[in-house]
Amino acid sequence: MPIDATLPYDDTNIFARILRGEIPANTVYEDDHALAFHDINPQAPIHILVIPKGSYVSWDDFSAKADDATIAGFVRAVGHVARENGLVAPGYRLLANIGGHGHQEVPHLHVHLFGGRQFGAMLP
Ligand code: D5M
Repeated sequence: MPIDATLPYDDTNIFARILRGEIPANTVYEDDHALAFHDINPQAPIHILVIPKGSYVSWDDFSAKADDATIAGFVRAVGHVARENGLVAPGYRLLANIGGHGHQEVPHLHVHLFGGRQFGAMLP
């Protein structure tokens, strides 16, 4: 079910539990700002999620409340993961679902990196 992205952060969500090490993830990258791991239900040959380490529900929450260093660190981590996974030369898709209309299901900001195949003109 899509979430209401205006609700306060719920630290029982699955990505918060992954960040606390309570649930395993297939991690591909981690630094001070971000954790990246394979999506459990991949929609492309490469489907990686990148999440900030702070408690942000959505892109809206993050862009409004995170400090500049945190935002820069997260954006750089996303780029690093794309490069390290060979996505740059063939191209890839970067997507964030936000709130109800965006069909965001996990209430911790995450971006999807899709790669490894040709995508259509709009959505994966
Ligand atoms: O997408 C939420 C995404 O999170 C969806 O593609 C499945 C993925 N997911 C859910 N649980 C896990 C675990 N435990 N590991 C890895 N990936 C997971 P959304 O943008 O919120 O619709």
